[in-house]
Amino acid sequence: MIRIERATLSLVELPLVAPFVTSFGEERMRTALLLSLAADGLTGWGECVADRGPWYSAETTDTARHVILDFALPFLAGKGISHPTDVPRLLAPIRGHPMAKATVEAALWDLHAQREGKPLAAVLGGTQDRVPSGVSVGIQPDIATLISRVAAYVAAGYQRVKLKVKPGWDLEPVAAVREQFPDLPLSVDANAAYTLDRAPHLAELDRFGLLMVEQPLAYDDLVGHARLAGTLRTPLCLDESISSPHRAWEALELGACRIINVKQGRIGGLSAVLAVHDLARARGVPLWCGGMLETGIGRAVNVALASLPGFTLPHDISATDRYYEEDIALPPFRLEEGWVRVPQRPGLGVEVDLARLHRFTEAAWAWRP
Ligand code: OSB
Ligand code: MG
Repeated sequence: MIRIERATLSLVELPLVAPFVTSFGEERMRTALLLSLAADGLTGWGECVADRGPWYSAETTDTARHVILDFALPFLAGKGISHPTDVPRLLAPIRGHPMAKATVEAALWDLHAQREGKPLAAVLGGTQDRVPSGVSVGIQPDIATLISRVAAYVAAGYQRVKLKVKPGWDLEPVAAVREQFPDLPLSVDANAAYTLDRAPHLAELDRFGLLMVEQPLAYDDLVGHARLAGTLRTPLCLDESISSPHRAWEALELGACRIINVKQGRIGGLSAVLAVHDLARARGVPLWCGGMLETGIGRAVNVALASLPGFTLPHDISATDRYYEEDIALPPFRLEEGWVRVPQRPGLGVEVDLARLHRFTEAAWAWRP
């Protein structure tokens, strides 16, 4: 049984090494809500992937704080939690808010793994001791800058490059990168910037031999993605659309995607990841772990889930130095010939540097049952 004795939420702002530009906006700082749960002399950590504004998802750091403090923690406090996989059932009365729920569940998995004396990857059922690392390259001011960015990442050893695209920044930059790097495993991510009437334009991407096109259409448009899939040779991958295991099932039933980008925050927690993993494996659907520019806390969770056997494609799990000069969790994740090693210490396998945490904290909230 896990009994939560105390919780602290910290809102941190970490400067990124370079601005990250997508079809929905530019980020210079990563805002993250970090949850620590105290139980039985141990501390478990969870990172909420919601951003300040409702651009990538409807949730924000403020809605997540509200749901965590006013609903999720009070719901769990009254009940004995025998295993973190109980959490989805205990939090089922709360509709939506997958990122808020996932934050609490992640901290409970960390506590659970520490109590078992095992790394998070092991308690999840991970089988890989290192995971293939890819890099997501934001929209650049011009093509020359893009090429030099990609060249640096390729030289560092990243196994796959994903280019952010949007209308007006798509065929030209992709053609330029493909010309310079004919054999590079390459994909694109539109973050929902297109509409189905652009299907003929999107089909032009077929000539670049991309691994996948990620989330071309609106987050709530599974039928549109299924129609688009019929007009492209390149496999579609969904990110924003897959907000729960049930939605993953619907997408696969409809033929809306052939690949799934798994983010534990977006689909509501690590138990939901395990459910999607089972579903995808049964159908032979490849998975990879997406990223939300996480700090070392969220990155440790991502590396652990990416070690599951159904995760077979390179992930948006890059080295810490691709995001931050100073991360709040140590040691940093490093790129070793294109791979990131799965931590072997109990729990998340990273240590939160409390001095740094305080230095980057804008606000904090304490909670007791
Ligand atoms: O769509 O995958 C995305 C970052 C923030 C929000 C959405 C996305 C991303 C990325 C970055 O692509 C992935 C990473 O953390 O390296
Ligand atoms: Mg994406």
